Amino acid sequence: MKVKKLLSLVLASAMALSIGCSGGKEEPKGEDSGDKKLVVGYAQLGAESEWRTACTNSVKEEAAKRGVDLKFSDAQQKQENQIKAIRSFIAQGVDVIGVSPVVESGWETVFKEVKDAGIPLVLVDRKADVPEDLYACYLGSDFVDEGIKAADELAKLIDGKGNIVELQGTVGSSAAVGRQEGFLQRINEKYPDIKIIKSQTGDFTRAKGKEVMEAFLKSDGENIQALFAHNDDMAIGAIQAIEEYGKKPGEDIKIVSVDAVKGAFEAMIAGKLNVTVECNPLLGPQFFDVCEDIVAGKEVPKVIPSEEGVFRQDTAAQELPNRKY
Ligand code: GZL
Repeated sequence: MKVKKLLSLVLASAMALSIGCSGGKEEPKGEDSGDKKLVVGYAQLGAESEWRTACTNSVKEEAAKRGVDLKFSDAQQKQENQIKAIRSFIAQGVDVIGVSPVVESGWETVFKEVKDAGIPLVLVDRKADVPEDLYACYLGSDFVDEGIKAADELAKLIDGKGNIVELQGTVGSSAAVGRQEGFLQRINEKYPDIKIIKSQTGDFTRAKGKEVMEAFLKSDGENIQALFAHNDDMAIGAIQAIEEYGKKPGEDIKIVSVDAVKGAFEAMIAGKLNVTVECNPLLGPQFFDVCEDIVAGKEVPKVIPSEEGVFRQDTAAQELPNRKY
């Protein structure tokens, strides 16, 4: 009798042990691993424009909505600050790292550190000039297409002929590089009577856009028929410069910009801006969808494009109430 009892005791404890340490990997004590909070590090580039603010708000609001533990950093448009933030996310052992690269170059070393740490990386909004195996996917716009759309809209406004000045975005950023490439390619292939007489960076800010437009007006004021600004903030700065110079923006000098932020709709309603090409900053939902899919081991596409349109003066007033940024 005693032997039997002993055997059943040994059997019962062996059973209990095997359930407690299944597969050699202890389940987290007292919590269901399915409820583990997603921890995401996001290295935002700055707060230089209405667009950027809308992008940041979209990411933060979506994180709060989904209960994601978001580690957020604002690099004030300095690449070294973004690199520092990425290294801090590695040290914290986050589940996914998102980054909006302020410029395209200079990322290979730190992205390799992210890969070596086994942390998936998502490019949000801006691209980086690195081998594709260093990031899981790019989530954002087709900047070349935005430049092409802007060229067609500007050509329509000046009947295919005249002198144009261009306010470029941040030098070396994928948004500025792509928009300039698309714009130039379209003008060269379709509009032989349009000439780009001046092109300079306004770094995507209102202040710099105004300053550079003042210089354009000083040197070529009477010979400018149109302005292409790589974002609405620089266009709004340029509008101030054109008015102070004594000309009517949107009439004497036609203006096309990119982003479609609220300020652009207000300028179009005032007749001071002619067209804005949409570039969607509300990337929060798509970003966290991708993060959740990656963590769940699902395949994600290498590129997830944003849906975007073109907005003109004639529909600005009816569109403004629908705008979310
Ligand atoms: C575009 C984004 C650009 C916006 C600017 O996706 O990277 O940066 O067009 C912003 O307004 O500064």
